[in-house]
Formats: sequence, C-alpha cells, structure tokens
Amino acid sequence: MAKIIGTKAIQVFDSRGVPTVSCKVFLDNGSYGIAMVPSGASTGSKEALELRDEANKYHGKGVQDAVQNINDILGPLIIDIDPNNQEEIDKILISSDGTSDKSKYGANAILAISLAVSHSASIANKISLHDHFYNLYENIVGENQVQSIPMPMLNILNGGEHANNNIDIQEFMIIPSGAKNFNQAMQWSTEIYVNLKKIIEDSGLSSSVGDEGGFAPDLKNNEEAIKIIIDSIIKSGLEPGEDINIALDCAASEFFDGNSYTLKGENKKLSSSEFVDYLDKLVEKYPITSIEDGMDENDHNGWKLLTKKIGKKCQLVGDDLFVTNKDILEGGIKEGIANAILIKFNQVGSITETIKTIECANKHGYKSIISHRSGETEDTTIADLAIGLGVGQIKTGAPCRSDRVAKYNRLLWIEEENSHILLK
Ligand code: 2PG
Ligand code: MG
Repeated sequence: MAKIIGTKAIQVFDSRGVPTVSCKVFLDNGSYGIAMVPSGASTGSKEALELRDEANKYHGKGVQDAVQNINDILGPLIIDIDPNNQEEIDKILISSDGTSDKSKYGANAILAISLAVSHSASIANKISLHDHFYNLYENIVGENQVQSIPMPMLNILNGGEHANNNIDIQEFMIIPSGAKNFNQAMQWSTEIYVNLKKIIEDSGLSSSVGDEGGFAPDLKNNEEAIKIIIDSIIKSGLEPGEDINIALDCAASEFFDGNSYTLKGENKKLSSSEFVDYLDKLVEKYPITSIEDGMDENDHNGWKLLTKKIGKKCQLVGDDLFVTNKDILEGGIKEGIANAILIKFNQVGSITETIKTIECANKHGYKSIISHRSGETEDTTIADLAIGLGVGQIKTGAPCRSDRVAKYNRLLWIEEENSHILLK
C-alpha cells in the first residue's frame, strides 16, 4: 500500500496564456502524480469558484493564492493517506473548504490535488489511468462500466466567446459517427478539417483559428457555417448524416438577455419559442444530432419547449445548465429538461463528485460527454476519464493546437495498445 508523503503546487499557464494551477502528489515509493487544471470562458453561473488573486499582476488572473492554499493548507491534510482512497481524500479537501462552491480555498486548488491523487494512485498500482478510473467508478458507485473509446466531437468552427468573429453559436462540431474505430474517426476528421481550411481560404476569408483550434471566419450567419462544414465533408469523400454528423454548442446564455435570444450575426431578436423553432429548423434541414446549451441556463421554460420539440430526434446537452453538479442535474431530470450532460470536472471541483454526477446521469438514462475547457493545458486526464468510465463521447476541440491534439493523441495510443477497448 502506497502512502502520500507530500504535495507541491505551482502556477503554470493555460492555452490562453492565463495562469492556472498545477500540482504534484508525492508517494513513499518515490513516484508522484501530476495534474493541471483547465479554465472556461463561457462559464455557467453556478460553477464552483475558480480562485483568482486580487493582485494586479496577470490582469488580475494570478492563482498564487490557490497555489499557496495547496502548499500550506490542503496538501498537509492528506499526508499518510493511501492515494487509492480518492473518495476519502476528496471529502477531506471539500469539508476543510466548507463552502458550497469551494470559494474558500478555490475549486482550482481542490481539483488540482484531486486529479494529481488519481494520477499518483495509477502509478502506485502500476496500471494505466483509464484502468484506475474504471476501478474508481466501481469503488465509489459499486458497479462496473465497460471501458470504451469515446466518439469524438471535434469543434472545427468557432464563434461566440471563443472567437473574434460575427458568429453567435459558439461551437460547430463534427462527429465521425460512421467510423469503425478511433483511428479512422481521426483520419476522417483531420481530412475534413484541412478541406474546410481550403474552402474558407478559397472564399477569400481568414483561416485563423479560435480558442479551441476551430476556424473563426466572418460568415453571413450560423447556417452558412453549417453549409461550409457540409461542403468540407463532401469534399473529403464522406457522406453527411451517414459517416459524419454535426453537433452544435450554442452556449445560448451568452446571447440571452432575460427576454430574447439576440443573433447579432443575422440581425435577429427571438423569443424562447422562436429560438426553439430556429433550432428545430436547423435539425430538420441538416444532420445535426446533438445540441448543447440550446437555451439559456435559467430559461427552464425554453428548455422544456426545446426538449419537447427536439428531444426525441436530437441529443440535448446541458452544460451551463447542469455545471457537472449532481443536485442540479437531479433537478433537471425531475423537470424533464435536456437528455444529456456535459462533464467538465473543474465546474464541480473534484474527481469523486464528477464520478457521482456521471453515475446519476447513467441511472436516469441521460448521456454524458466528457469535455475540455476553452482554456486548456497539455494535461490529458479527460481522455482516460472518458475511457475508464465508458461514457462514450468526448469533446476536446479541433485537431489543431497541442492543448487539444494531446487528448486525441492519447486516445490513439490507448486504442492501439488495448484491442479489447472499442470505439463506442
Ligand atoms: C463549453 C466549453 C468548452 P468554456 O462551453 O462547452 O468547449 O467552453 O470552457 O469556455 O466554457
Ligand atoms: Mg458548452
């Protein structure tokens, strides 16, 4: 049995050049686990708190206080504990903070230790991180999941808060649903990505990319974005709706003002029910099989309308709506809104709570999608989490920018080395 003998945190940087927390957990056998915390731009209002320093340095975004909270307060609390006791460790961290949103020590501090503990346990047990997460789900929930390679959702065209263009919908993703394995899924997706670049450049538009590596051209409207993606699928010799489906993340809270959904790009101000009709028309016309945050996080009536109208033919994903929080998800399940949840561990702030939220979704027939944040690092924990928990779907940006590609590359290696783990 291994024991934790110490922790050490430092400030590192995410893909936007913004400070974030990295933590190492050292074991008595000489090994250590290391992790880095991601950070969002279009955040849900009920997310756990990311602690930022008050000082002016780094535009007010330093995380030295969170780092110090690990080094001085949280780290010493878990000395001598077996890193396999993730649930016990997370409980100690969460109760020492004592707030409902982890605002005393910071969700970024607590999550950094929580993740590094998982890494150190997998190293102590001499097993892969995905096998460790598989075991952890069983320990915490008491049931098994079949490990699987998740179907990727690649965000190849960026708008909203993630890009400096006139597109209102934040993410336009391709899902290589017809691929026989992950390798083929990535072959198709990268061919489409390169063809999309050519199509954009041939129309005289800019092929510079947004925060998640997708292109960010100025286009006439949202539909135009879908059309050029369809063109790039066809140009790649693939069939839209057969080989490749499309997913959207509207991140609708970003353009809802409490009354209407304002689509700047197309000069429209729509009521909830008009916006539901707008999305319904897109689903009818194009092979869109998943829509995330189609409505604002507080517009539950809109969510009810959307779920009633589209819920049978389309996956409806709650991101800002559920913020990876089990209690909030349970409320949504009771209301019958959405039918899937986006899982981002920094929205809730620990591995144990993340697993419990996924269990809740599983129990109620809601699908889970493991997700990156728009501010990422080279940390690939989410790839292993998606496999170990067999959730079946991952979204981690375009096949561009190493902070995104690192996750896809990790999945390629796992597929190569584990012939029993299949694409879901
Ligand atoms: C989202 C995410 C990730 P952010 O809205 O789903 O794509 O963006 O991390 O900015 O919240
Ligand atoms: Mg989202």
